[in-house]
Amino acid sequence: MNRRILHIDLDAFFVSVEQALASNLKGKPVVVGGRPDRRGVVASASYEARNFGIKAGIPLIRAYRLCPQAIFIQGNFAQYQEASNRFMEIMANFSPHLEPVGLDEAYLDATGTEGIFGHAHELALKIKERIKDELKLTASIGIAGCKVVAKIASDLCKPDGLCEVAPGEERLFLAPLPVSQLPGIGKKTEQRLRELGITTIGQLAKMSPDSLKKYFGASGLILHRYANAIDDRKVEPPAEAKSISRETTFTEDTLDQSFLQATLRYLCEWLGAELRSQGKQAKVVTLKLRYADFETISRRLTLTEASDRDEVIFTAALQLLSRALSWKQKLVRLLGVEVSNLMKGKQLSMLDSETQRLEHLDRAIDRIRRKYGFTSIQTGRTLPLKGV
Ligand code: TTP
Ligand code: MG
Repeated sequence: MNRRILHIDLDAFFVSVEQALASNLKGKPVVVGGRPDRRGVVASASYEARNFGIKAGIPLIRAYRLCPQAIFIQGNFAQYQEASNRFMEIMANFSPHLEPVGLDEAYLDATGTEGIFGHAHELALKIKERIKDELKLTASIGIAGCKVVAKIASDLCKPDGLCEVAPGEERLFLAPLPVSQLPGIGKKTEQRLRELGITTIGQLAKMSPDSLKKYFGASGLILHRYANAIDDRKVEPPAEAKSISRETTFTEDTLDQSFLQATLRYLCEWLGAELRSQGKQAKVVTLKLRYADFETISRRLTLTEASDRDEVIFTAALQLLSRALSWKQKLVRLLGVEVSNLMKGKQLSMLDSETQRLEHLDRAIDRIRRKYGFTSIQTGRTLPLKGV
């Protein structure tokens, strides 16, 4: 049977979430990443901003020089996570074969769903419509017989596009495209191929697998397969995460204890909320510190009992931070926390009434945050961050 794979990718995701929340941002050059006078890079640029040459990954200061009138936004990751969850929920209605990739991208296998949703093309239109109605976002969708061609098709029809490659036409579709459209071909490989006289995917497809292996090793063989639209990778849900981590890079290196502790608390609350939403408990807490000179250390602590509670994770992380800071007095550039050795469920018998009270508090805060956003409620411990 011919497979029908959809690749769905939201357009200018971070920026579009901001535009959906504030109508005055619509149709304007908008950049998410931070203020242009701060260190950092562009995370997402609206298509209006892209007309000025702004794209993800370039320094904010360069983006400002390209388009001083652009609106620069710090961004709110919790909002993007929330939009991402809702996006994935919409798609899960259409097929059990769903594979999320990052926050704003997914593959969906629509093979055999014609009886319920019609042809894959109609299914894609329904998905786009629901995303527009419910999230006020636009998605671009590529449809093809395999993942790699579906992904390239969605990239080509951005923004708000829909592109279907008919069964059997995959190689013809790929042939005229530049090699840089193939996933996995970065600047270096592109340059190397150019030196060999190869600029299009069609030319690449005609090279012998042996010579591609000689030039690029094992990944040369994959390139040969992809260029020939051979890709039998299944659409499958990702393996369960072994750890969850959150980190932040400061706009200015710091040794301010109360600021570091408040940031740590914020990261731990974020991790706690994530653990609870996944119904998991963590046994190990790891602290990551990067100093101004880029030296990076990590320190771990095993909890006596697995937990999903903000306070427990924070207490462990704070202990690690205090030890690290007393050991070395150097300005800190990045602070991160990871929880690992994750397990599902908990032993209810272990809970005393004080623990239960605190658990209720965590959950009440989770509910408010789900409704109004992560920063809608701040615990006293993160107050030093207010206005930062
Ligand atoms: P992308 O899908 O690569 O980009 P996009 O959704 O902003 O734009 P496009 O219309 O081209 O799909 O990435 C999704 C989000 O991931 C993006 O909105 C912001 C985040 N991101 C970063 O934080 N840093 C990065 O370097 C990139 C590429 C993305
Ligand atoms: Mg995107």
